[in-house]
Amino acid sequence: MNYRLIDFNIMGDSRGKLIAAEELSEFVPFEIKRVYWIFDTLPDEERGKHAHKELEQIIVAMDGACQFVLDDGKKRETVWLNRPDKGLYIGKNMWREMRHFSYGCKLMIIASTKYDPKEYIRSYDEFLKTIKG
Ligand code: T46
Repeated sequence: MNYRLIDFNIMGDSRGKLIAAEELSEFVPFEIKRVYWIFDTLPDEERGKHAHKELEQIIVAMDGACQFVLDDGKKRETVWLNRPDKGLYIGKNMWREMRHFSYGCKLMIIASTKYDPKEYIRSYDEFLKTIKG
């Protein structure tokens, strides 16, 4: 499975906590080309349901929680994101679905490429064909 959970290094003192993520580091294994964020989410809405041919990403729940379903065509696993000091790295060719958003969940996503809709695989059957072939 081409994903892993990252424990970010927390710098904290009596004023609060701070996390820094630099490109090509232990925590971000790619050059950062884009950052986007998702907010105003709703519990009954699902997102994702696609894979990426090239894109690598790190997703952080800055506030609230949601569940990721991750699928490499052979296995399907679920991961909860619910802390700003945890990142979910998802590599290439991984089907992902996002669900069970808490009200007002805020996700920040660090991405290895600019947005390219042609790079998405939006059909699960096509995803299975791509990874087999
Ligand atoms: C992913 C998960 C975690 C843009 O114009 N630029 C962008 O950089 C992105 C990410 C999206 N968009 C547009 C395309 C759609 O019209 O924003 C709209 C919503 O995007 P989408 O339906 O792809 O959102 P999610 O939450 O299903 O998926 C997004 C990312 O697209 C995807 O790469 O892994 O978040």
